Amino acid sequence: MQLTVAAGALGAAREALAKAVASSQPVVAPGGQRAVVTPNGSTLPLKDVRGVKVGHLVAGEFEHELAPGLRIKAWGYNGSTPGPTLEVTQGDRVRLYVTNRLREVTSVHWHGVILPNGMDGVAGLTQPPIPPGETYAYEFTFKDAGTFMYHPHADEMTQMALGMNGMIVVHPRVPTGLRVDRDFVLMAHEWTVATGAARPNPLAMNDFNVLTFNSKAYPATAPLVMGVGERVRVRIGNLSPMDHHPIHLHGVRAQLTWTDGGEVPASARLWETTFLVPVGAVRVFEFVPTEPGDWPMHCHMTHHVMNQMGHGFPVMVGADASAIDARVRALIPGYMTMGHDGMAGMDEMGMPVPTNSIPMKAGQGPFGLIDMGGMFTILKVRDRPEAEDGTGWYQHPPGTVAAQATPAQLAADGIDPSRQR
Ligand SMILES: [Cu+2]
Repeated sequence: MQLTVAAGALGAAREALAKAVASSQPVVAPGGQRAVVTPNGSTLPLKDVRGVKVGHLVAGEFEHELAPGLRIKAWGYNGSTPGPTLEVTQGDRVRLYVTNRLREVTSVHWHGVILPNGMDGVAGLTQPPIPPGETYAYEFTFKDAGTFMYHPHADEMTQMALGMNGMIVVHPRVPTGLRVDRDFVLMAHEWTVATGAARPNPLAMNDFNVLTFNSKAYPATAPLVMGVGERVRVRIGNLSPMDHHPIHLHGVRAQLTWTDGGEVPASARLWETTFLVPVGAVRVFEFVPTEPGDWPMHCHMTHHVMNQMGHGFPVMVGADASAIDARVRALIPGYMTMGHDGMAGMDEMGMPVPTNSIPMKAGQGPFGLIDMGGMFTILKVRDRPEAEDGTGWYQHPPGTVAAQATPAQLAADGIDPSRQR
């Protein structure tokens, strides 16, 4: 009894805090559940036709910018990759029309959704493939709440590699967990785009060179703006062809609350700062940021935070290239072999890159070059998030940024760098 009262008071306090920092996202489902935000993306418009929510996905090819300077011919839905996020409430009946504007057959599979077998979207097995130019209708009821995905189940390797994917959010009819103030969806993906090419290679099996959240590589990923003390939910799906992504959070610790299989019981939740999102799976985690700042959220595989780089090079770190540099300079004035001291700042030199390609690492930060690109974005945690448009850098209070140690500091603490091995 006492426990219930205490929990109630805690709930009320949280409610008050949530009101104080209420996000601008509209409430769309029972219990004050707010609309999800798809950074760099959109939500599928649905119209109510006699109690059924009707939507339309058009599969097709279009031009897509992965990052400034790199445009590709992508395949997706409604002119975007990922396709628009499908957002509904548990119990909703939907009728989803799928028009095929590709030059080959397709279908749409509602990944993780429990529905009648004939609506599962597996071409050849549960339905005829949708021929080019035709429109099929899918109709079913979302019995379960959760976060799911959609993608083709026809020529899977090609169609998914070229960008055909999307997220599905089903808000619970009766919310179970704590109410969140911000709710974001991200789709992790990986591409192989040869330097200068516009057509990603669907045959690639391991050397992926553009890694993305919602089909944008940093610095093109839109930051996630949030307030100190807000409860934040991030739902990450992974329809990369081949790689799992360990997504690491700076500045917060979080708990896994849902997968695409359902809710994680409270007793089974661990505090983590890295969530492995396997291929073909969704991971949903929640956290309450306490420290304002610009905090990275990124795949921790180091090659997944690089933009377009090749890997077939000899080891240069530690190499003495002075002899060969002198000889090459006779032919190319100013020539200098790179990478012998390490690869930091490789883009600082402003080397020209071929047309339609991006430097391997490339974000300009408030303190210089950020040596990361790819599957990287920024959590912008602010005291007044409503005043933030996502473009400004965090202004650090004086004395809170790592800086060069002064001789006085070193002397006072007995640190002598020259004598330390
Ligand atoms: Cu990764």
